[in-house]
Parts: sequence; C-alpha cells; structure tokens
Amino acid sequence: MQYGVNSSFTMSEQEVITYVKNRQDCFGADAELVCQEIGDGNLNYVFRVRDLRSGHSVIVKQAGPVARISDEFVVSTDRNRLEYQLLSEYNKIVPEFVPDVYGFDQSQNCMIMEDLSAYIILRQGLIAGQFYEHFPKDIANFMAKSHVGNLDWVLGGKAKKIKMSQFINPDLCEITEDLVLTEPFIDCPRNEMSEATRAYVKEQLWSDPALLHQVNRLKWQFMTDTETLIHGDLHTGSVFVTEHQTKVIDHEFACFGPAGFDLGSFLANILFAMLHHEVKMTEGTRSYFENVMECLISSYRTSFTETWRLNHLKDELLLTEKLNKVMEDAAGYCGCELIRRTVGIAKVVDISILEEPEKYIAESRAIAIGKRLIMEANHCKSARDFLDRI
Ligand code: SR1
Ligand code: MG
Repeated sequence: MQYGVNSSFTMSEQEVITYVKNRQDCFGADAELVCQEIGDGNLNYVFRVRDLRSGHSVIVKQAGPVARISDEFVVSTDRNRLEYQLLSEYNKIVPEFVPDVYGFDQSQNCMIMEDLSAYIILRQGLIAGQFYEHFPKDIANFMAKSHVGNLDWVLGGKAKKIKMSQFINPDLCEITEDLVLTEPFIDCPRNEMSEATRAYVKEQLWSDPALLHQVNRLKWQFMTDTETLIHGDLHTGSVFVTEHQTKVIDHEFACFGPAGFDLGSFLANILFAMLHHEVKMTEGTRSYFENVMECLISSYRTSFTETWRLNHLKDELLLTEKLNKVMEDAAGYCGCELIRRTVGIAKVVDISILEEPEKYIAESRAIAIGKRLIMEANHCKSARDFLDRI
C-alpha cells in the first residue's frame, strides 16, 4: 500500500488524488486537487490532476493488466517502465519533441509527466480542419534523429545489443504482428466492417495470394529486423500540436524494428485525414495533404542524411541504400496500416465518424491505396514515387 493506494487495481480519480498528494513531489501541501480521467486510447488510463489554487497540472498515466479496447488483450504492465525509460532518453536526444517526465512508480505501474493541455491532438485538429504547417517537419526530425541515433553504427554493436535488451517488448509487438500484419489479410473473427466493405475486402484482399505473400514479407521483417529503435505506433492520435510545437506521446509500443514502420504508419494516418475531408469535399484538401506527405518524406530524407553525417558515418553509398530501403519499407507498412484500420478491430475516428455512403467510399479508397502501396513498395523511393500511388 505504497502512497496509500492498493496497487493491484487501476486507480479511480479519487485514488489518483490520494496518490499524488502522498508522493509529496508533485504539488504543495496546500494544493486543492481535482482529477479527471481523459484517456481515449485503446490501452491505458490517463488522469489529469490539477491544483485549483496554482493552476499547475500533471498527467498520471497508468497501465492496467488488460487493454481498454478488449480484455482479450492481456498486456504486460512493464510497458509503463519501458515508456518512462524511453521518454527519459528522448528528453536527452530530442527534448523538443517529447513531454517531460517527472517520475515512475513500478508498484503502481504509473508514471507522472508533463500535462500538454495547451496542445491539441493532431488527429482531432486535422478532422476539425485546422491545417497546421509546422508538424510534418517536426515529426520527420523526431523520427530521423531517433532512428539514426539508435543504429548499430552510431551506438556501437555491443551497446546496441545491451540497449535492445532494455526495449524487448513481446506483448505489444505481438499486438502489432496480429492486428496490423496478420488478421486484416485473412477472414478472422476479430475483424470488423460493414457488409459492403466485407464484400470489397473478400474480392480485393482475401483472395489475392500475391498480396498475402508481400504482407508476410513485411511481417517477417517486422519480427526479425532490429534495425533501430522505433516508436511502433506513430499515428496522428500519438501527436500533440500547437501552431508551432509538436510533441510525440504514447511510446509503449517502442521496440527495435524497421525504421520504415514509423514513417509508413504516420503517412497512413495522414491519408485517413485526407480521405475524411475528400469524401466530405472540403476545399483545398488534396494540395494541403499532399504537401504534408511530401514534407514528411523529403524532411525525413534530409534529417536522416544530416544526422548520418553528424555521426561521422562516412559511406555515402550505404546512406543512399539505407534511405531507399526505409522508403520502400515505409510504403509497405503504410499500406498495412491503411488496411488494418479499415478491416481490423482498431479503427480511426477520421473514418468511423463518417456516415454512409461516404464511409464506404473512404474505406474502399483506403483499401485500394493500401493494396497498391504494398504491391508496389519497391518502386517507392521518393516523395514523388509515393504520391503517384495514392
Ligand atoms: C489492443 S491495442 C489496439 C491498437 O491500439 C494501439 O494504439 C495500437 O495501435 C494497437 O494496434
Ligand atoms: Mg497508442
């Protein structure tokens, strides 16, 4: 009963207040605390605790023993330790792109971190038509700096292997292997979609052995290629923005994997925002989102190159080969993310809030683009190659 709270349960809002009061390192003794659970993700509980006297607030993020979306997913609470450790490290190498962390408590499976209430979640902003200019370059920089910074040749082979042992993440990787890279491509009971979309999926996805083979290659790669430290679930709901600042959150899926997985996942979620507006015929949609994707890919290439050179990795031919490979992987994983958010259990609100027939139109477009990107991934080396296929 450390800090006066029973550690075998997920905390209630009142228990979170007791918890932070008893810790004595977050608020003064005279604080008048209020707490609200604000989590909207599939896994964890997220509490905002605010002192009504000073206005100061923090976030308490707690990992429960099962996923919020379904208790079918029993997920190690070690994900909270992993995220805390990762955020502590990112606060050294890319501090401008992550929230501050103040503490971690293994007994309660929770960590305390900066409240980003001055920011909004990028997914919500994009749906509301707040077409920010700043975030693509920031996200590209965050990915490229953290990806290059964790390559074998930067860390050193031995240090990299030791680091890999700290970020072994079997439960969360299993979720990705199942929900992103397996189930949507077969007729599996956990898939969820309308009858019309199911008919389209049967024809376009489930009866195409060549597609299944390409997806199996991507899954194999995700399971075996420990290229670098990746976020592992980088979508527009994992990003907080203001007009000028960008913060990446929810690092619990982090693992050593292929760099292109992050770039591909993020591009797919930009495409969902674009499809949302396209079917609603919002003006200026196509050019804004094409610019976002162009900027993400070009800035990633630039930042990857700069970070490579800053780390004195001298082989420019190897740099070009590696970058081209990241781009091809990104196209393939982008395709998988587009398909799994449409066919699989974990949806995106960009599409799920649409009414029929717009919803079917957006879903079938996402599936068609996803399939094309998977099948033609080896032709996607530049932003132009990618944009020509959407
Ligand atoms: C059981 S968790 C389902 C999905 O939510 C997370 O945010 C990941 O995207 C995961 O695939
Ligand atoms: Mg997440």
